[in-house]
Amino acid sequence: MGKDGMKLAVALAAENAPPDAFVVWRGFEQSIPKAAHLGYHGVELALKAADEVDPDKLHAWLEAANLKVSAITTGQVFAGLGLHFTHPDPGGRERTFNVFRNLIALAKDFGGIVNVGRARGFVAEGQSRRETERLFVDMARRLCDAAGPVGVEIVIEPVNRYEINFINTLDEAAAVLAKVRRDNIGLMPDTFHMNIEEAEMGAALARHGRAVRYVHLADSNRLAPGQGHVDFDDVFDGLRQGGFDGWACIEILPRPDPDTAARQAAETVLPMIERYNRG
Ligand code: LER
Ligand code: MN
Repeated sequence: MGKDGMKLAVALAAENAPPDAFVVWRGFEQSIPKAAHLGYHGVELALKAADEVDPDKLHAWLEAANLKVSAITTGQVFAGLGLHFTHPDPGGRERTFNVFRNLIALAKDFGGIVNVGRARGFVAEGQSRRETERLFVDMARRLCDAAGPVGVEIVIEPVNRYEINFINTLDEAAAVLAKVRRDNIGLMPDTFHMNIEEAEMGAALARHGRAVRYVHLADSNRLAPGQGHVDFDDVFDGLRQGGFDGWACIEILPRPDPDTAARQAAETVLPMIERYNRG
């Protein structure tokens, strides 16, 4: 266990983020103090471009609340901009690289981790799985090589089959990461997706523990942990066996309303994290 142990963040997006940005709260200035008040240690920023935040203002809001940024996530780069690693068109891949390069530059000062969810791309009509994988490995290497010198890590999030047809499980993610062959790339399990895709969640986390750098926590129905049927004791046991001591982040639907969802999640998960960190 690292000296700080596991910490808990909550996912935020900009005020004008579309409904398909999967976050608890919108609006950074208003949400950061609310997260601190509920006992979260940090906030995750769901962005589609680095210029959605003003770094000086963000620093000031975080400092006032004594919070950190846990990571930058990029679902909206895919959902909002239609950009992804395996774009059949080289221009689309170049635009993807540029957006990610700017997010990496932002992550240097905020969190040090950039996630790749659906922006990893997919097997498109007329494209072979082999070609998709080749394009993915190529882009992942380029981004790792841009991120390494500024101390940023890239994390790949397996996403369930109903959202994407490429990298659905931790085993699949680990297999492609072995082909990327870079030190600053790791795995980002999301318990919502794992509940759909993994045979045994705890066992999968234990099996891939050394590569797990960041975790998304949501229940089976994508509500706050405790509101569905995921066995979080099994999840935390698996993380413990893997020696995980990074950030976990609450990424859930804002239901019945954002404040209630954030409170339910904090009340359930913060005591689990305290127990986890006591060993
Ligand atoms: C993003 O972190 C995520 O979990 C995905 O479901 C978004 O498509
Ligand atoms: Mn997620």
